Amino acid sequence: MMSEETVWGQNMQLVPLQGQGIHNEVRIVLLGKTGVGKSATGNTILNAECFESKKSPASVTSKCSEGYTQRFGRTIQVVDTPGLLDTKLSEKALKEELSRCIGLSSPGPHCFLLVMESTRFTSEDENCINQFADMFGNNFFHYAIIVFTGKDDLDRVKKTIRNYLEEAGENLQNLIEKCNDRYIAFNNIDRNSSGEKQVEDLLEMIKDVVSQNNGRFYTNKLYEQAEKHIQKMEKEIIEVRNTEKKDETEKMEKELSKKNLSPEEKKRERKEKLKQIEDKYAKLPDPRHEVRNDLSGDGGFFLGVLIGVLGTLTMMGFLVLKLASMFKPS
Ligand SMILES: Nc1nc2c(ncn2[C@@H]2O[C@H](COP(=O)(O)OP(=O)(O)O)[C@@H](O)[C@H]2O)c(=O)[nH]1
Ligand SMILES: [Mg+2]
Repeated sequence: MMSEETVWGQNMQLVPLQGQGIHNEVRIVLLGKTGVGKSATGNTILNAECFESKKSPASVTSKCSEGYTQRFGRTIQVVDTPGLLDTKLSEKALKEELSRCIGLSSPGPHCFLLVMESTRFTSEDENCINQFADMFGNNFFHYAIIVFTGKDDLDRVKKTIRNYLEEAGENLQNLIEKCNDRYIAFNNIDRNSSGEKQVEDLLEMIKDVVSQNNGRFYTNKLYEQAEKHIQKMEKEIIEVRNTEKKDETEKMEKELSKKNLSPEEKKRERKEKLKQIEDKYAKLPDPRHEVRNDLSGDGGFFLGVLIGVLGTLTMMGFLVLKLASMFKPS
């Protein structure tokens, strides 16, 4: 039987979309240093200009945000992050962005894309990835795929990604081994020529990741706690909606009773009004999307809750949040 968390079908085929809930979406989290092409990669996956991708470091992503698409029969959610570990994020901002990232990708991503350039691999790059692994926890690499951006530049000098890897040295080769040989080169500049194929190949790889993890998405203590809170929030949203709907219906009945109408006319109008109310509430977004929208906003209420969860877990030692070492000047 297919468990609720299983996103890919039993026979590991892409199953058609069956609604809007989170059970049928593929969640992808982009990680990497500033300027390596995370936002551009997100846009390629979504086939849309969803995230701001710029040359100038002044206008880089400063906040985690999400984008959706429905492609290849799936709902794909992409969570873009600022360079969480390399920018001058204050400790407060890092906690905030980590909470936002976890909240947006809860109950857990199907893969982490470790985005890097295909020009050089430095010890700074290596440290950055190791810190992500520390931050998220043990199974991190079981869900990691390396995305090398700048395939167009390699093409221009008639090099393949394999050529680059051979020249790049042992450290990068070790990292690739840790990711179980999962890497892909992306050309985010000329999406039209290679866009569909590279995104399809990536989705195929993600399918393998999920299947190698027994059909499960990534999770850890923090995601578990976050998800518990989010489900509570969803319940509250549903309760509020139900109360509002009930109040609205009562108000409608009251107004109707005051009207001077024949029983037939009343019956017809009640039916009409009830349908309007029914339609209005049916059209409201999935509670999860309401939570995510709130998380994406400035000072969202839910974000505050998640930052609290993060703080508690850090104190309890569940999280290897080496905040101090992250802020050592390099
Ligand atoms: N040539 C080339 N440039 C890229 C590619 N991907 C991203 N870039 C450029 O790299 C710069 C930084 O990209 P951005 O997505 O903002 O990086 P982020 O900070 O990691 O989100 C932008 O000028 C992009 O156009 C690629 O595949 N090829
Ligand atoms: Mg960006």
